[in-house]
Amino acid sequence: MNPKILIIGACGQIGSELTQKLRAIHGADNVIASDINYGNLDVVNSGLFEILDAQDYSSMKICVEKYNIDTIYLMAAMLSATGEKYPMKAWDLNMDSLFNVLNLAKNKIINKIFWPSSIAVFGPTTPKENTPQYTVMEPTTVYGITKQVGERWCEYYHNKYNVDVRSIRYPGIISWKTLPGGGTTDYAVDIYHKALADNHYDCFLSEHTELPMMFMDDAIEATIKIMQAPPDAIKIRSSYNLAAISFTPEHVVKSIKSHLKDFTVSYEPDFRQEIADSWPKSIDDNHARKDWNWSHHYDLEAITNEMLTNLKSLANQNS
Ligand code: VAH
Repeated sequence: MNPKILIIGACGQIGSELTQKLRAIHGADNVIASDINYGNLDVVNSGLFEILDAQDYSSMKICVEKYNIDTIYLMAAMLSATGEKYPMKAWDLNMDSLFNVLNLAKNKIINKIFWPSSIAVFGPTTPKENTPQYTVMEPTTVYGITKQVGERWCEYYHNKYNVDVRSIRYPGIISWKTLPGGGTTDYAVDIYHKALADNHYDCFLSEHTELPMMFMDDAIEATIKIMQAPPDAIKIRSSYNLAAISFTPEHVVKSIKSHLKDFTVSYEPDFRQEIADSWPKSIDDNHARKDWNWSHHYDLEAITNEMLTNLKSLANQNS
């Protein structure tokens, strides 16, 4: 039988594509999208949609009971760069929303939760190459702190109240359908848009900044996979490392220039350089590959091809 799913933060970069995928799998009537505003009209107009404040437990409970929801994907959060501008808003949003969803499950009002963590849980003292699942974690951003604490609470609610909460540490996510918002890895999306629009990009990270990255289709596949896995396959209830590829802005520029030979770039690191420098360069995700059969499909060349082809096609449709 199809689950009844509520997606919180459905208008965001991952939430919007996850909504379309879950509607395709489970049927539009079984997937209720929600967000704090009508931020993505494709999502709002392609199925059931509710305005919902993720920090308001009562409103969330009313929405869950209205649609008889049994599964929640909590995709609302304030990301790394914006979180440094508004630290207490980031803490309140990221933690209040998680506790609301965990408590709905603890109170047996819903059965299952997906909650995204991030490589931002790691900090400057974490081993940077092939970062292991279990290691030193001293995040230096508010966003990373909320993800580290959130992982502890997810594991606690599972062990103490048997809550079926599942989580993955997303790397930087690259997509063409929706723009990211407030992240440090956003350069890897912006660069493709600017390459086509201006044939030039002013990059806010230095050329040698290597970061773990993933194409959106891989991220969505991993999210579906972990949620469809049988409960006893999920051996880690804090959050799983997840990886695909790692690259630098210089690698992306080279890849784009193989399609747009006159493309130019300037490197003008800003406050986000310090955030990026605190994160790993590459991630060991062998636990996810072993426990629930994860594997990625897109390398940098495939990502560049998907991004440029689809952004060009979008531009032609809108012209
Ligand atoms: C950010 N895109 O840049 C997010 C992500 C690994 C980074 O969590 O904040």
